Amino acid sequence: MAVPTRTLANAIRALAMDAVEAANSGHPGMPMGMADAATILWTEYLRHDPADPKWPDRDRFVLSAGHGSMLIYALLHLSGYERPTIRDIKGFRKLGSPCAGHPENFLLDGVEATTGPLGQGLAMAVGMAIAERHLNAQYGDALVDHRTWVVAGDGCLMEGINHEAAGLAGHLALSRLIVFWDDNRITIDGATELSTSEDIEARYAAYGWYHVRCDGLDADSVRAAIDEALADPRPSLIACRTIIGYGAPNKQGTAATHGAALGADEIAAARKALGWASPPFEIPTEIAEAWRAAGARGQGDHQVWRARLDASPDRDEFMRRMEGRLPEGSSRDEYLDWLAANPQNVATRKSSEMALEWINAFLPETIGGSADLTGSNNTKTKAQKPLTKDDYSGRYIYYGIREFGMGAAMNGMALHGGVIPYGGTFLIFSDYARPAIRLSALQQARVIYVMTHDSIGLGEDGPTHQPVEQLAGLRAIPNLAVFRPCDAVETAECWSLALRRTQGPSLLALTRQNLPQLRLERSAELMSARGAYRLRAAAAPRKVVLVATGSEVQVAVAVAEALEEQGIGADIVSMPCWSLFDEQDAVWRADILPDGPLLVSIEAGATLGWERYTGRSGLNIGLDRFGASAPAGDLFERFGFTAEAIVPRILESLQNNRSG
Ligand SMILES: Cc1ncc(C[n+]2csc(CCOP(=O)(O)OP(=O)(O)O)c2C)c(N)n1
Ligand SMILES: [Mg+2]
Repeated sequence: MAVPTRTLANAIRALAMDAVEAANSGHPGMPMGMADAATILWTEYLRHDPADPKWPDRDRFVLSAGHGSMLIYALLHLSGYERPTIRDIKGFRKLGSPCAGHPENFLLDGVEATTGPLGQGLAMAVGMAIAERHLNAQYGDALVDHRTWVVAGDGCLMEGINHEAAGLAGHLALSRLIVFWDDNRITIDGATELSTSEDIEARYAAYGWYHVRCDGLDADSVRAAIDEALADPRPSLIACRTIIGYGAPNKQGTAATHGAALGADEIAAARKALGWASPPFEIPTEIAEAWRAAGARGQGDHQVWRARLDASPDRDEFMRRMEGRLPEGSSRDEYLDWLAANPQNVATRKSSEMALEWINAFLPETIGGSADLTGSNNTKTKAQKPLTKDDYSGRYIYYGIREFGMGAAMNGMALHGGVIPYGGTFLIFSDYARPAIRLSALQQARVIYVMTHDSIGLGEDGPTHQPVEQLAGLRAIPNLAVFRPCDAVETAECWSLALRRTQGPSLLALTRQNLPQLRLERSAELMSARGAYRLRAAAAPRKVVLVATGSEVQVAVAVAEALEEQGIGADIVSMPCWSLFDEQDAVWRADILPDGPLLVSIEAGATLGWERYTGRSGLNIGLDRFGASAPAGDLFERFGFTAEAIVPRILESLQNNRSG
């Protein structure tokens, strides 16, 4: 006899209670409330193959309510994934177990995205659904034809990001996106009525979504809702009325079950109420087998898909893209040859566009976009058509004024695979996208942020638009490569490096104002790959090393010339990327930033952090205050980014260091 859904679901409830109890930490309420709905999804609808968790045409499942991580750990384990094992689950939230407090995409296959910062899972799922439709438009139903499923909580639907994400999904009519809302009317502080009274379904209807309500604890009601959602040509929100901590007789329905162990007495009472007699971490054979049989449902589909792939003329190219491998060769070197012969004195946002022309022609997997600043970010190349609900094959996304939504969607696209997303806004608004940038880095996602108007050099828009502390803040994010190229050659090199960074995001900080091309000779090596390199060596005996980035490298050139006139030798070091420099061997680092000479950093932004390169007796020229509204030239003068202002400071430092 078939095992009833409720019994299958109780296996999730038991594992969630027991794992949280063993860790004495975690969130049992959400998995217990959503256990039935999740069981129906995973055993009857989700198309996956636990034996091959990376099967490209699998459905994607995102647990946006990441605090309920035991839900996905239980689902993966019960469905027959190799990991997590029961031992892994016993180690929930402990060192060495892949069952981290919140699900981490790099710890377990089947965890498609790292979630926990509420709302971002849903927003990443939008990106996955975009990638799916885009690849479907390119490769057809035979190779790409899957869905994206999300479990979101009240918190996900309160966070502002859900508005950006759902608005974009509705606009693009992403019908293959289905979101379950765990409508349990409880958050940490208590009842949702403490803090919210909006009509979420009406809001989603206004975004252009289909919505349907069900009793999340009634199997047939859940099935009917899913069937309706599948039939509708819009993205769908399934509001599942549930009871948080369902099954724990004295605590269910209260915030007490949200984020704390239930305690031995309550767990014993729950076992009784649920009719679950097995000891902790033991699943009765019949139930375990029923789960694994359900998990194996997708194997047939998977094999049929493999046969279609093998028969497809697109096979190799499709797999190259899904595996994130760049094609052989490149037109980059021709472009660098051309730049050497035809120096370009243009803004780096413009040189980025020029680089993108050859990149987008060479790489079919790039998908560009901008948060409503296309003409300012120079992110759209000539041949790019927009990706729209009527034509998903387009390779340019008009994200609208949704910086955070754009970042999260790009994360989803990169995690889905098959595409390399890049998107633009002003560097100042990296602040609006920062939580997504952080998750790109944590998730090791190849996302490229094109951030223009990178300093007071943007001029008249004034201090609200002039980044000051942004570079320092972004450089503090682990595994984010922050590039600030100084000219057209470095911009092309940095683009190349960003594309080759398969295990993490990159951010290009680019100017609005024109810059001279400083690299006039063709170098065999991509010098930017070193993070920092000597652009020009001192002519006179070296007393000073000037280290600058982006638009301030030309200032360093002027400073060096003035010093050399006085017989003071000065190296000019261009440092487009701190983190790549930090990865160089000690010999390189000591050669570029030697002991002895006065080390001077020049960057039109916060000086914070530059001391690590210039030392305690070095000099840091920067901007530790907000800018002002005026033409760029006037601002560089006013804030001292000129040879006239910098040379005397250097002379003074040389004097002090000598006497000190
Ligand atoms: C951006 C963000 N803010 C705050 C938190 C902390 N937090 C985790 S769960 C939660 C409450 C979420 O409520 P709900 O989604 O209804 O989950 P439930 O209590 O129903 O499990 C909060 C505030 C978080 N994880 N992410
Ligand atoms: Mg809730």
